[in-house]
Amino acid sequence: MTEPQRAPLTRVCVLVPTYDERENLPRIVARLRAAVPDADVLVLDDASPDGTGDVADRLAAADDAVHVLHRTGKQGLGAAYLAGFAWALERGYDAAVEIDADGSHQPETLPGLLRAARDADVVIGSRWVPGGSVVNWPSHRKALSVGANLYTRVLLGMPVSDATAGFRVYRADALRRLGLATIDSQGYCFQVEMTWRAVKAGLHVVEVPIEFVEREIGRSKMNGDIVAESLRRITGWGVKHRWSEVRRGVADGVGAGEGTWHRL
Ligand SMILES: Nc1nc2c(ncn2[C@@H]2O[C@H](COP(=O)(O)OP(=O)(O)OP(=O)(O)O)[C@@H](O)[C@H]2O)c(=O)[nH]1
Ligand SMILES: [Mg+2]
Repeated sequence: MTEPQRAPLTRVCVLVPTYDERENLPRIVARLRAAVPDADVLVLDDASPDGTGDVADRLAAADDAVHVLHRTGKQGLGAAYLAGFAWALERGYDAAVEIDADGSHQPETLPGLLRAARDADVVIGSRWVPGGSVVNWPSHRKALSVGANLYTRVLLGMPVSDATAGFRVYRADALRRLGLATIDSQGYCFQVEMTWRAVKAGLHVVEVPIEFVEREIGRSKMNGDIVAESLRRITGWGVKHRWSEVRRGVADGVGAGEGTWHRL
């Protein structure tokens, strides 16, 4: 199938969510400005107790391409990104990028993701496709990520290897088709919900292999609640999806689910 011609990405906004990333933020912003000098950066800070918001203000004062959205308190990664998407869409950016502040996602590989976005609606920097990797992750984190992705694939049947990944490019017109107003997932689950919606909307989702590096500074915000939320929601979506497949199969009198997804 020939893909429709996509508009060039000239205005790109890189969204950097932060919670207690005082030391990491200047490093990631400097690396982003060097790797993608034409892109703007928007820091999404949830009133970090360690003063990350002040660091962000100083970076913004020194560089017109850096902006800050101060939020009132810790409301989760998903809520921060939704605010960032709204900010970028209101200002007419062609694409929004998601990247962690902790150095796990390497800005130097962003040009490659943006190149892939010339022919895609959504690009995922993926650890679990050939060529992708993780560096310095303890085995329990690897197992959690592989397990979560396997569970997601089996239940939702979508052809994405790293649905929990947080290094992504979304074209603005793709974001407008995802019904962002009704997304309320918080942690990793937010990434799965965005992927699920993109696939259901028939968007062209492409995975590009990346090397993911465990953070060296600061503390992970991953916790049991985030895992529990994912398990609960993904199971709910999966049951609903599988049930609708069964009903459609019965109605059509054929094998359920064929040709449902837009292949990567
Ligand atoms: N604004 C905002 N940012 C957050 C919140 N929770 C996490 N972040 C940021 O989101 C990014 C990813 O969070 P991490 O704590 O690194 O979690 P993770 O990458 O899922 O887990 P690790 O792999 O263990 O590091 C980092 O830049 C965090 O500072 C939040 O509630 N609000
Ligand atoms: Mg991290």
